[in-house]
Amino acid sequence: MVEVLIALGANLGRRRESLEQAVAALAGAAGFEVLAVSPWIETLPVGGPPGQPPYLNGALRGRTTLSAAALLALLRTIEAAAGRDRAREERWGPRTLDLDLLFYGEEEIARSDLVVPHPRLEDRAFVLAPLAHLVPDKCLPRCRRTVRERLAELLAASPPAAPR
Ligand code: A4P
Ligand code: MG
Repeated sequence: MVEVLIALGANLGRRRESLEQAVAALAGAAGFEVLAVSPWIETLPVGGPPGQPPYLNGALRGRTTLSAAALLALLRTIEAAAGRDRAREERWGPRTLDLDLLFYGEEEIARSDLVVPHPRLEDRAFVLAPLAHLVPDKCLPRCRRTVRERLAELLAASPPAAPR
């Protein structure tokens, strides 16, 4: 069994339903057990085209017997079931569901289709804020700081504007 952390995000359609269906799909998948889910947090879109609706973001802690590649394929299947069509979207554009593998145990993976720990994890308050509900004291890559410490740094540098 490998412990994993997954980031969830949605800013199109019924956001909360998409996120909850993703949790249910993971909970029902063979070889995957959901251990904890963060609260859903409303966040302003970062990057991508202007005028996107706000996101609902969250994080999930689980454990799995799936390989990282098989887990990535499962995440893609769950995204597609939520109506996500990658062929028609632009980078960081709006999406019904985005599932990113943040950590796969302590493994470091650098393949063309899978980089773990997720490379932009440390710069994204929308990832770290929900993660801080689950694993505040987890070391970020190279262990220079914890999730909680890095989130505090990001928020001090640019406090979040109210999403609405
Ligand atoms: N890929 C590589 N590594 C991974 C991984 N660890 N987990 C590959 C998941 N996928 C991984 O993914 C693009 C490619 O990355 C895939 O083909 C996969 O094989 P994607 O989901 O199509 O692209 P993305 O999510 O737009 O890109 P990425 O790189 O995950 O970007 P971010 O940094 O996650 O940005 N603002 C708010 N407030 N909330 C958000 O959730 N999300 C993004 C996406 C931008 N702004 C946002 C939010
Ligand atoms: Mg993604």
